[in-house]
Amino acid sequence: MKLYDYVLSPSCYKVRLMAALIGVTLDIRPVDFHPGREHRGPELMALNPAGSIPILEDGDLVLTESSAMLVYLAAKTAPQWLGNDTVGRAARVQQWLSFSHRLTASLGAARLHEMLLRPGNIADLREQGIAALRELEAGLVEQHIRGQRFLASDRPTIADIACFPYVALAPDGGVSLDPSPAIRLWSRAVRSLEGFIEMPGIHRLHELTPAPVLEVGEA
Ligand SMILES: N[C@@H](CCC(=O)N[C@@H](CS)C(=O)NCC(=O)O)C(=O)O
Repeated sequence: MKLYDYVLSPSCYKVRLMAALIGVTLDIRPVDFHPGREHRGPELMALNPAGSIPILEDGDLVLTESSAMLVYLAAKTAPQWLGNDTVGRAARVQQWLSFSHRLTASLGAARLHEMLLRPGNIADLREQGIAALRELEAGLVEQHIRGQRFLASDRPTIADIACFPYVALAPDGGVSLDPSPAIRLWSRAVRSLEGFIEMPGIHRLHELTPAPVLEVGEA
């Protein structure tokens, strides 16, 4: 399976992370996204007229949406990650997959604005990102009340992988995660999964293992 990939792209990282968690080896084809804009050149535009990465090729199959790639990888190799064990859970996974694109459009665009000076109204993008984070926080609090650590289950599903990267990188776009304790707890849970891999800006949990203990009189 070949992944057209850019190391700093959270959307590409979703696919790399999913593959690593389920033990699939990808053939990585690096794309010169910046400064070369290779994703807008003739070779990649022929594969994906939308002009975005990631692109995943498996034989004749070409996928150009990261959510579809997560579904494909899980369905092929580790169906438990689809969260298909109940109809309600399967629907909740779909709900979060759709939601994840709002994170890309808000937090992702704010990050591109800050990192690559992309045009855009940064105040609006941040406001949309904060609104999306509030929804995510509320969803995770509900899950916590149900006794479940992840978005659709007590086990991770593709919904968590779809939402995690843009959330973890929100501070790159100037959006803080400080007001979102449930999100920070969930981020820890994702980062401590067996097989977790890093990308620049998203690290493992090593520095927090064992979990920090608040000493009496310290606060
Ligand atoms: N719907 C796509 C969006 C992916 C996306 O936004 N990719 C960014 C890189 S992180 C991109 O290629 N943007 C094109 C550009 O900014 O020129 C997916 O989730 O796969």
